[in-house]
Amino acid sequence: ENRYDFRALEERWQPVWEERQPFRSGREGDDRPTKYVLDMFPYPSGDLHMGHAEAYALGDVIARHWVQKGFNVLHPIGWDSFGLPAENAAIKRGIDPYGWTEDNIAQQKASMKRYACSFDWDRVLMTHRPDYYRWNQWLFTRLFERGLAYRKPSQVNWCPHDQTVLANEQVVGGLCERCDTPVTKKKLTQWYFKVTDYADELLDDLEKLRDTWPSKVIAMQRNWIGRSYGADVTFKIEGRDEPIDIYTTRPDTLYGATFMVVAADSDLATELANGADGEVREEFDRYVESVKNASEIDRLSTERPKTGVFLKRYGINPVNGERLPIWASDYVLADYGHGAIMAVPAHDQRDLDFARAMELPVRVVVDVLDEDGVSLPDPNESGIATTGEGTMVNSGSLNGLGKTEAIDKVIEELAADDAGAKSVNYRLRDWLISRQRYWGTPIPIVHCDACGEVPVPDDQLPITLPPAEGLDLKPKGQSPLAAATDWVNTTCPRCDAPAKRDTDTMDTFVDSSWYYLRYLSVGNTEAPFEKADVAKWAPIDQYVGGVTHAILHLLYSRFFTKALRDMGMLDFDEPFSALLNQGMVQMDGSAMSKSRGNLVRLSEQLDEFGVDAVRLTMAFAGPPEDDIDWADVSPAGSAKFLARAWRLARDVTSEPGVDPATGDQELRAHTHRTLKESQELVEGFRFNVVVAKVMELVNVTRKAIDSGAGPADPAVREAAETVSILLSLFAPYAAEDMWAMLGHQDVALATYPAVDESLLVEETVTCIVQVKGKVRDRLEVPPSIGEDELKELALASDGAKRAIGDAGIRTVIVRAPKLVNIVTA
Ligand code: ANZ
Ligand code: ZN
Repeated sequence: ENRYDFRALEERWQPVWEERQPFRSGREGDDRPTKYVLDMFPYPSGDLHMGHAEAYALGDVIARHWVQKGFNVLHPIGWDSFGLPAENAAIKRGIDPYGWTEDNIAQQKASMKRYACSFDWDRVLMTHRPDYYRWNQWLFTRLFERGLAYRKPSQVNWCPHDQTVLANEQVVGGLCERCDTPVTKKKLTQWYFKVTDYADELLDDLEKLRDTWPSKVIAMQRNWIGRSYGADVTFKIEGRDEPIDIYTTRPDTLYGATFMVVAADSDLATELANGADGEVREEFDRYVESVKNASEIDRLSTERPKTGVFLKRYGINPVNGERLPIWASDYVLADYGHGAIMAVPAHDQRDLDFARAMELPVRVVVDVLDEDGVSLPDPNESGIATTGEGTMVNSGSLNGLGKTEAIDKVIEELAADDAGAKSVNYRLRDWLISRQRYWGTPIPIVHCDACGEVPVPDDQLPITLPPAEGLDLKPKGQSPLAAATDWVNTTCPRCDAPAKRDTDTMDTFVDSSWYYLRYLSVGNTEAPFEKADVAKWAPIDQYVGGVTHAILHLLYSRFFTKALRDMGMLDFDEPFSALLNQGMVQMDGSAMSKSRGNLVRLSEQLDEFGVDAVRLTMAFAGPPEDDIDWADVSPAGSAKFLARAWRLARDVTSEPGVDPATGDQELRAHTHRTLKESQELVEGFRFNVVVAKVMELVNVTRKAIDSGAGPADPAVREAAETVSILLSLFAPYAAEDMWAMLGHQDVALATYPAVDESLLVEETVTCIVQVKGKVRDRLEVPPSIGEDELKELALASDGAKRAIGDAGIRTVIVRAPKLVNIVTA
């Protein structure tokens, strides 16, 4: 054939790959070193979209590269197939979520094959299948046994539209992440995983990932865990036996406390309000009702006008015996610290805003200076709290001290009076995993009147979902499973009495917290994963996925890994040794998969430009972390380039196996420089630069064919083969076809050619070495030599050594690359 035709190539090679399965990993007797490259698995919520196409194009570059570098690469794929999209679609169209999910998976799978993803198709997993979620249940039971899964009643974020509980991070600006309905609060008894047991380790181990994870993601994790160091301080309360503890990061400012605030929605606030007069009680109730719906983010915002109710109660400041009025407000959170604070308005902005709104006193206790050494203005006048460090004033025994000394001293004094101690707080909360929805993993617990919460024995797992048929899946605040009476009513595994199954299902983040381990032992019916498989493959060498999962998914996976390690099932601490976050594909600056819909359909792009051109465009668009605006890139240009590359192979006339050493040296040097640079660039994720290098090599080779060495030169063949090998990372169909025209098979398995360093030697320049102004030696050095290296070479040269003799060296003047002048003492 004489013409590049992407449709013909796709038709030709897809069945061949289907047959040959070049990316099967882990076969018996394969003793290549291993690499585990993992792409985040998709939701089967329709066909693949442009975002998938980008992610899988980039993950593929890495996986294919490691194969060519001689590694046994595990690059699996599966489906995160439980969750709301399937359930909502099922409700809307009155169909079974199972069938809907399976259909979408089949479609995505076909698209992935067309897209030439280098997945190992023998290891597919789907989280909605009982052979997967059985192990969710098994792992739940293990966590339950260790006290890491527990139930507690709590205020939860509630979406009135979806009628479901939301995790904090699913609440965006006070709205449900999925349907944009304002989120409210509701009290429910829910299952939790005790992530907070691992808070310190989750934070401290981020250090191990410093060089291999994006620093932005590390910062987000750090923030989410939110460890702060401070003190608990005890305040006596007038007319109440029990004192109140508060948490503060600034115990040094205790003398500046002018009032106290308790979280309006806390039991403590209710209790204090009950002890006050009836009028307060009414006002308090009205206030609580009015702020019920605010999100955590709003509540903590400094932008929001401060509101609250004076409870007509007083606390006693332990350092000076002052009476502090106690207020209830929503800017203090019930579930952080102790749900109560001492307010120091001079040095905390939210306290200051509140004090000014309620006309409460402001007392400066830290003298903070500006850059010129002048005291910052009084916060009461400026409206700006002085939060920085300074010298203590108006603070009794602390006067004159700096922040750290003052903190140490006041904690010492408080401790002596039993009124306070150092303490650490975390923003991280336990992970609420209960969902009142159908399409998820049933929680393997039976509730028995006599025995309480009884885990279902392992040999009775999985507890499969009852058929959706006949169940009303519409959200109603109670799991649809509750209506499946035959399913719910069971007997207690411990005492055999009639008992009921738990009707909640698990958050789908549970499914994705350990899926990376299941790939290693897919199909195993004895255990979620096997030790030998883990030893061979885990942890993951390279994880690739969207930054949207930078907090929760990664945090929960890290938690699971640590918990499994403590159960003796793993012997490493972190699941993802390296992380690459790709940007998003946008159209005119809006995210593809969000509200504006899929304005550009992947299937249409593939039909019009071909798989190779779309993949190449994704890689060429820019650094992988950057967003791609599809309006700014040119798949048509990519297709044109691919045709040019393909024609190189078509035009080569030499036979395979001829020694290229006899060929055109300049072309060879270019080829080998490209090989050397490309591998470093791929490993540094600079895929767009690799593509540029290949384009350059294609141009140089074309020139050699048309007006230089000619098509029979073995250096031309070497260059064309190199183009094919490098191009296979981005454009597998064109590359495979080139490889075949060049007389070979399976470009994916081609060995990355060894770089001939001797071809890379640069030209040299002559450097003159002088000692005290006289020429004593001459050196041949590369023009790019650095000053330090040149100085070393000059000092070590025979002529210089002889001239220097025993004399000491005063200075060495280096003018790289041409001159070194050594001045002796
Ligand atoms: C007095 C004080 C003076 C404070 C000062 C700050 C500055 P992080 O760093 O986030 O841990 N706080 C404590 N519990 C709270 C709650 N449940 N809801 C809202 N705010 C709460 O913040 C700790 C600080 O946040 C604490 O230190 C407390 O205010 C406030 F010049 O105490 B501070
Ligand atoms: Zn029982």
